[in-house]
Amino acid sequence: MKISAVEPFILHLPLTSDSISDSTHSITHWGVVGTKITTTDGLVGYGFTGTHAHLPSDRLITACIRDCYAPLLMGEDASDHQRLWTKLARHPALQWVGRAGITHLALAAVDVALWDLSAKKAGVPLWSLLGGARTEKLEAYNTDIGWLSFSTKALIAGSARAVEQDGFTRIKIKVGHDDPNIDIERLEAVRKRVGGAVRIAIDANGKWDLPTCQRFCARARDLDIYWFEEPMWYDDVASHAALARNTSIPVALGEQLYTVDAFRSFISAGAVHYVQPDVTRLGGVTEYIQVADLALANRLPVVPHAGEMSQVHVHLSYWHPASAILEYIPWIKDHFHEPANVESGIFRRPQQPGASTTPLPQAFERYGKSLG
Ligand code: 0YR
Ligand code: MG
Repeated sequence: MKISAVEPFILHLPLTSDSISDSTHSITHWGVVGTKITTTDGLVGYGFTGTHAHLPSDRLITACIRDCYAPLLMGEDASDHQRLWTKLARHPALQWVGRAGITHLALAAVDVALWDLSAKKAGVPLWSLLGGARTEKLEAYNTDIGWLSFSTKALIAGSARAVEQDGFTRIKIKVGHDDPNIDIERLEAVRKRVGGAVRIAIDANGKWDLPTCQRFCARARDLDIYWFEEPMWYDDVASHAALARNTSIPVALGEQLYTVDAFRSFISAGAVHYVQPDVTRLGGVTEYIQVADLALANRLPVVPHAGEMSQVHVHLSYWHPASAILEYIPWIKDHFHEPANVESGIFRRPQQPGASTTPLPQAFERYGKSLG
């Protein structure tokens, strides 16, 4: 299975709502930025990272793939994931400028494409290639009802619809107003509407500082918050450790962490309870497995962040024993051969060979962008 072509691509796929915001980002499209990799035996693999569809920075990722990684990959055996991962991630000139950010997002796309190829070659879905399913039912939680840009009225209506019509028992709600009392009021209204049995997680996307979080958590004590995600600045181990010690609400984080080393720092400091790796920001499936194993060894649940809208994480979560539940956002499902799909709050287990990363031809025609 020798690599004969590496062809990066950029797709800007429109969201299912016009635009959404969390505490730190406002977006109208999801960027699917990655690469097609072809082998001499005629197989085609796809892998991608997830972005906010900002073309100049998306082009830095595809330039890294095209100009730095492709020459290192041509002619290589695509099934040697670990060796190729090391070849790209530890290349002396590239690790000098990388190890996180652009080069790591590009690495994620390449690594996922290689795993997609291996599963396609074996003729099985990725979860099967990795060792088979750990569960018959992977539970989903719905993030798409809880954006910070939604009015309280829309937030309540969406939460009720998710629970009563769509069968979700778990939802996630964005917080992070300048005045945290507004978030408390919104959460109280949702809790009142959906009842005590629904699991409500919250996500501040790194907005607040430690005193704000401590005051907020004290006020939220009776709301039975399932986890508090990214309460503070992404890299701040000490403040998350302090918050984890001082509140009964579990801390979740990881969507902005690039390496197994970063996860080790948070885990060993007792700064995280729900571990949230993302194959699109870690160096793909290869490094995700290291993080999930680390979480397992520390008896912590893994709840991936859906940077690829759960196309790949559904495989990993059906397989890896540390997995718990999985995030669901339906933004890109119209554009793939086998999109992540949820029925009555349960992810359908993928059936097609590969990692479910193959876009439909019309996605390239309609939403493809020039690499510049
Ligand atoms: C919107 N999920 C997240 C979206 C989402 C972000 O910027 O990307 O809210 O990735 O935090 O848990
Ligand atoms: Mg988040």
